[in-house]
Amino acid sequence: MNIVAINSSAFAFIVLIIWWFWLSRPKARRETGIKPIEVLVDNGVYTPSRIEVPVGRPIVLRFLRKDASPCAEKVLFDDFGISADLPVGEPTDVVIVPKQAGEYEFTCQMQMYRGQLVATAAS
Ligand SMILES: [Cu+2]
Repeated sequence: MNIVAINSSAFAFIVLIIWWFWLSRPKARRETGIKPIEVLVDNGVYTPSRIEVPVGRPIVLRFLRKDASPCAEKVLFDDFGISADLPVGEPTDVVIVPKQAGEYEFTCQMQMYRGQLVATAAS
């Protein structure tokens, strides 16, 4: 087995997914007028796992789950009372309005995936 070949075809597949789901849907972006922040859900980590945003404005986090394990199937924002199902391979938008500066955790339902949303006053 050629590991390099596997990696590059996996990479090509990722690029295809990104193109198909994120770049080929300009309509969805126009609907909210907010540029989504894309978060990859794979291998037990959110990428990026630390997301800095301004306070007081709606933000859109666009989760793309690649990890098929049940561990990754939900994302929870406890501080905001938000939980969203993340179908594999289907970008899922979560809209949040951080009203106060602070660090807000988001996790999977078992808290193995972990990320922080860091809201700071816009300068
Ligand atoms: Cu989990």
